[in-house]
Amino acid sequence: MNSPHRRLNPLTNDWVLVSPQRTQRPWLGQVEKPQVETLPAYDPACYLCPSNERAGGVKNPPYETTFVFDNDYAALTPGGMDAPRDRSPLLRAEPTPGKCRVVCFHPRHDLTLPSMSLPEIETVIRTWATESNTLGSLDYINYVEIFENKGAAMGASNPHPHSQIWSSHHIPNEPAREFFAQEKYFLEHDDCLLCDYLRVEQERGERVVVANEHFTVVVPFWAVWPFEVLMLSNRHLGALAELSELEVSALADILKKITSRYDNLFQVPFPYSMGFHQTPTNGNAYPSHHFHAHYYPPLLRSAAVRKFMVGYELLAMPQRDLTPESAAERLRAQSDTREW
Ligand code: H2U
Ligand code: ZN
Repeated sequence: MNSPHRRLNPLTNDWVLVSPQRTQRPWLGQVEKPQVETLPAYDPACYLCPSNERAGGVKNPPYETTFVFDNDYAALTPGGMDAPRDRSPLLRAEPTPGKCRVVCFHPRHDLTLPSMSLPEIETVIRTWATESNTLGSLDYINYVEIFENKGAAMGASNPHPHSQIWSSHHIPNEPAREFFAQEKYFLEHDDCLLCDYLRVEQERGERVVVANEHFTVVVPFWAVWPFEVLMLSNRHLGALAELSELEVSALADILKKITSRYDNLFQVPFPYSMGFHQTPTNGNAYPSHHFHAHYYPPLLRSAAVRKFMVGYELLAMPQRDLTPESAAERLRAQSDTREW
């Protein structure tokens, strides 16, 4: 398929323009291996390392496993009960309380998910599940977003392996659109959108990157970012806390595999923003929601060449040259363990 066309994202109802004819030039690959910074196991200047002082003067404990704390610069606060008021319906605002946490994956400053052991990654997953439950059970929290910003290219402030949790009274825009689309599909087809999509991708095979018994990673048909992937649970479930022990181990395995493939692609710690979409915690049932994670990495052709969402993409709609099928092929060709 070499002709420009647009593809629909059924989770958001957004279209993406695909222009494969623009990638006619041959792929030359990475010529030079990029310089990768070597980090110390402990950095006395890092605010996430064990026993170090954070901004505001709080000291981290000498933690030896995954460690969670309240974000010192939280974007949402439990006391956030006020908002600007105005008579005009065009100047609408609402208070939205919330709570933000930071999860240090590991005491070691120099590790990342692909270099952590499977039991260590399982501990991170269990922490995410417990935090989701604890935050979700607060009466003012209706949604818990867990995400990881990795690499300076994605605005991560620190290489120490960590993720963030922002829990809020509101259901944020992106998951809200997905819940709406999944609910609509469920009502129309009497089946789950992502269960159906998973079956189609398993049949076609060309966009599947890696899979194990419980999880499947695809470059979605409608991917916007060159190496964007969607990670789906094979079983229909809504949240991390519903995972069985076997599924927790399988999730650790799949997270390690996808991030190792990413690192191997351009031989660098691959930057990305990733996050889970879990069922809201507002007490309503969401039978149509299917647990998944999105990975949005900015890199395009090498460790140094990134995609920018500018021009037509900012003003009109997203566009890509590299097809999702060739991106999947490239990621499939990588090894499941980090090669450097
Ligand atoms: P990012 O690397 O994704 O920015 O996450 C780091 C978070 O850590 C960020 O949200 C918080 C920032 O507010 N932080 C603290 O809570 N305490 C500190 O001493 C520095 C950074
Ligand atoms: Zn550190």
